[in-house]
Amino acid sequence: METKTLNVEGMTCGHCKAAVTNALNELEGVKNVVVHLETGKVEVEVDSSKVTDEDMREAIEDQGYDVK
Ligand code: 9UX
Repeated sequence: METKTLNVEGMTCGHCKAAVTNALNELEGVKNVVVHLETGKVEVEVDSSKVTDEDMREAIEDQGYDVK
């Protein structure tokens, strides 16, 4: 497992936080999602053999947020 930090734009409230957290948790290979609303940073622990940065970007963008 490896820790990554994603920069996500547009999350402003608790529901945003929940939407992004749930979307990432549904991906195979993603564990321990922590969303920091103040900074837009999302820390994830991933198994890189199962999930790519692009998979995570798509999951977040599907929820209506942009990944920088
Ligand atoms: Mo909260 Mo987030 O009302 O897109 S759900 S701002």
